[in-house]
Amino acid sequence: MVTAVAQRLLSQRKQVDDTLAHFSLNRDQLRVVRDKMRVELERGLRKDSHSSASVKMLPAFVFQTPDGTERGKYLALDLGGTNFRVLVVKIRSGIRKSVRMYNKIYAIPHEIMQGTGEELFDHIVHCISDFLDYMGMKNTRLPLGFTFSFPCRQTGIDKVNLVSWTKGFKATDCEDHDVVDMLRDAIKRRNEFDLDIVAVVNDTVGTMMTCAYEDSKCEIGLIAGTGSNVCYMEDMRNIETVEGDEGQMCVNTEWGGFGENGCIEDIRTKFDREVDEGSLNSGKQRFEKMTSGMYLGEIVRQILIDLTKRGLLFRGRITEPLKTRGIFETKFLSQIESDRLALLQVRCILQQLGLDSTCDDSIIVKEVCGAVSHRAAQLCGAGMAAIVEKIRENRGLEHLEITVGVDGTLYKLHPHFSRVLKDTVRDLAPKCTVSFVLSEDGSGKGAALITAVARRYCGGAQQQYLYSMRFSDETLLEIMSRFRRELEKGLSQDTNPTATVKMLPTFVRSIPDGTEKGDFIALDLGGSNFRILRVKVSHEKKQTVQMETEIYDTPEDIIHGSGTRLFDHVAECLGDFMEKHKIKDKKLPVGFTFSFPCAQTKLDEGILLTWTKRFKASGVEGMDVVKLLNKAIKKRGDYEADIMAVVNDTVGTMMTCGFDDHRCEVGIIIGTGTNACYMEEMRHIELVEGDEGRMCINTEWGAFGDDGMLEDIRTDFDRDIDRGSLNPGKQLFEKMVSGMYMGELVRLILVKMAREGLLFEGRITPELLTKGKFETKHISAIEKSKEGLSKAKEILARLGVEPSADDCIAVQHVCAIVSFRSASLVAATLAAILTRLKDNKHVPRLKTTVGIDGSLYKMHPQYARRLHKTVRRLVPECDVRFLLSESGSGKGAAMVTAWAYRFPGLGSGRHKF
Ligand code: 0WK
Ligand code: 0WK
Ligand code: BGC
Ligand code: BGC
Repeated sequence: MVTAVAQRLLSQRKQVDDTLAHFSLNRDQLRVVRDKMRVELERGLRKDSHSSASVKMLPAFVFQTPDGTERGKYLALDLGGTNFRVLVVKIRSGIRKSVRMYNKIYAIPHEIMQGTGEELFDHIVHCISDFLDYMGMKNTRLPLGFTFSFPCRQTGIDKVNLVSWTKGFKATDCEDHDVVDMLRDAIKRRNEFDLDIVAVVNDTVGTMMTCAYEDSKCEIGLIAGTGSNVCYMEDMRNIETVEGDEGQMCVNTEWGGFGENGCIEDIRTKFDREVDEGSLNSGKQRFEKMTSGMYLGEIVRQILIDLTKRGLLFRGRITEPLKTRGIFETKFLSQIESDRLALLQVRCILQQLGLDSTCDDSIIVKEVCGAVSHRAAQLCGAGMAAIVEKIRENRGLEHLEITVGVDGTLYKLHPHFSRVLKDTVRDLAPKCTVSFVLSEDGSGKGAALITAVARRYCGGAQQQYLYSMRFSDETLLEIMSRFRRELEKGLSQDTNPTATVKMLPTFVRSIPDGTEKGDFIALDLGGSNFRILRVKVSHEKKQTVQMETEIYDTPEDIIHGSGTRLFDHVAECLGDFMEKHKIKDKKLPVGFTFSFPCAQTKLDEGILLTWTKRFKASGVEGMDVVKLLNKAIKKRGDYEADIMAVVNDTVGTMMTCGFDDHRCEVGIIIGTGTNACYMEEMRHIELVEGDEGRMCINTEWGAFGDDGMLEDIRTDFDRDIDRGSLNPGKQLFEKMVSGMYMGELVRLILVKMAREGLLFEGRITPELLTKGKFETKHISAIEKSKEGLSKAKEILARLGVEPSADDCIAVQHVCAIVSFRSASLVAATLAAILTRLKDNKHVPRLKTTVGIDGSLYKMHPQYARRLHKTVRRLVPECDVRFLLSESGSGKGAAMVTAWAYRFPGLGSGRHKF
């Protein structure tokens, strides 16, 4: 016979169980959480969904975990956890590899946390001042690494905007402000010492770096403390919010925000909602409020209140302490749940909280604590399973082995949290072996390691000049629209004279149509090699092209001498070629690829507007190069040649590729120089009579910006390059992107970094100071992924500097930034041409082929991929095929000549000057 008391106890038991049942998540529910987290991770990475994603996936601008070469002395701040620490960190590398730290903990009073931003940063600076005094280091200007454990949008390692406060912080006028500026201003206000603020990192990132210093498999940082968050090393190609797709970058997930879009409402309880409503940032950080130390105690308190109200606890008496927000700290959970604690001790803790409890009460309280912390650990486990699974898939691995660096009082002090978390990860990510390493030294050490790397690459101010060479898509789209406007200015009769992009008509009216045939000579002058080719186009079964090529020198004294000498040289080489190929008796039609800006009124005339690249022969600018060559040939009198066409190398390249792909209507060169041509509608070419059909326009985009249009993106290095060039003030775009200048750009940057002691221990050798000593081909060699660094060592040794390992890494970094900028800029101008073609055709999507040639594009290991990728990102409405010209522009020149040969008159038109 069940007594009434037993009846009542049983129903009480059931009511408590029913309440706590909301906290026990079964495997399917946890799998759903894992998968939802995964979806939010992806949404946070993708450009189109980033802004509405609840997991913000914030780029941390940390590109690698420590490699043991870090060294130096650094100051570090660690703000945002339970304690505010100021540290000095000494890092040794090599055989004496070690990290020694001294730190002092300072309190951040509540009123400071929730006062004004100025007060908060003044307080931080006050603590730093105290620490420097204590360490006797007031007059040192140490580089500083700042662990700032709040969601921040970064655009550089020291460009950091606070998105929103979390945890107990709510200082005014800080959100959407630059953290470095706020600290710098406070240091200025105090005017007692100075610091070089080099890096700002999230505590998850600092923790990952601290643990990775010991365990190179560590690529994830987890904080399970006052707050909750994770970071990990993501592949750049997946981070669409940052430009570039090589290598990796650490991403601060800010998973605390998971569920802000309502995606986990199904597992949130009314207690979670009460805690959220009572928090400083309601509606925000929903996942954090179910998993982190700041809130677990509060959830327990809410449950205890609910159970007490229903008479299931503390004899139904709601005491003041129980009504006090924050009174049930999470540390009590850890204590109450520790197996070693007898019920009596649980009652003591409740006593301290002013809660008189019975044995049954303390049993229920223990169960409530257990339910809340168990769920928190499981949820973190499900989130972590999503992260490690993503990394495994990123790498296409069957099985992933990885380490997570962990810190945080909840993980450290709670008796069961870490075990439940690990079990959940093992269960939900069976294809991953995940080890958890507790961070012994906090994230301060990690911050110092990151500062060492940042300082090595480009400390503080210096990073600015390298940083300004990286362009966001917004900037590239801006450059694209500027170039588009220049295109239109060049095409219109009124504005052409002042346009920088000259849009030169070429009188080439169509790409090859497969009917071309004949025996031609092609000259190819202006690239890195002067080629003479014999091109036979025949039509047995199908159209075939046979080519014989000779390469001839263009010595400096010739290309810098008189025009007469230059064309005599060309004529001499042609004579030699005809000799060698026994065609001296033939008067073959000649197609002349002359890779310089020429005004044409017909195919067989090219008025040189200005020399570019290495050429500077006198008496040629303003002259018709066909006449000059004919004169030189005549002067020789030992052979005849019929120069039928002069074409630009971009046109030759388009025609060469058009021979194989009839969709090819754009030709670009990314070589010694750079340029592009494309098929424009005659009705838009106001400089030439006629509206029917199309004509190829040589844009001469190398001159883009000659009117100051690009001053906002040009750097002092670009200005140095231009000042030292053969044609200052001209071809400014070309000087930012083409192979003739890229090596020199890198050299100038290396000299500046060495001068600032950031490279080669400040040593500057005569070779390093010698113009042209660092060539563009060196960049291509150094950026090769596998042997790049050893190549760097070799090349730098030839410049007389004994580079350290990290010098080589830094030099490779500089090469990547310079070559990447080039690919990005060319992508922007090419994208403008593609949208022009699309608009000309009034089609929703453009399908086209771009013929491409040039040693930079061909030789550089990453250039082509970067260019293709950036173009597709800038103009997603265009399907672009990039076709490399295997046989050079000579073949294309022959195609044009074949056409000119067949339709002599058509190669000209009345040019409306
Ligand atoms: C120690 C780290 C610090 C981090 C803290 C988190 O040095 O950067 O913020 O752990 O744990 P909490 O103190 O919030 O429990
Ligand atoms: C090969 C072409 C030639 C063009 C050259 C450009 O046949 O017409 O001028 O590419 O590339 P560069 O040799 O300047 O790297
Ligand atoms: C912050 C994170 C931080 C975490 C752990 C969260 O409230 O948003 O940036 O990593 O707490 O401290
Ligand atoms: C010239 C162009 C040429 C390009 C690529 C530039 O310097 O101005 O005419 O197409 O180099 O060779």
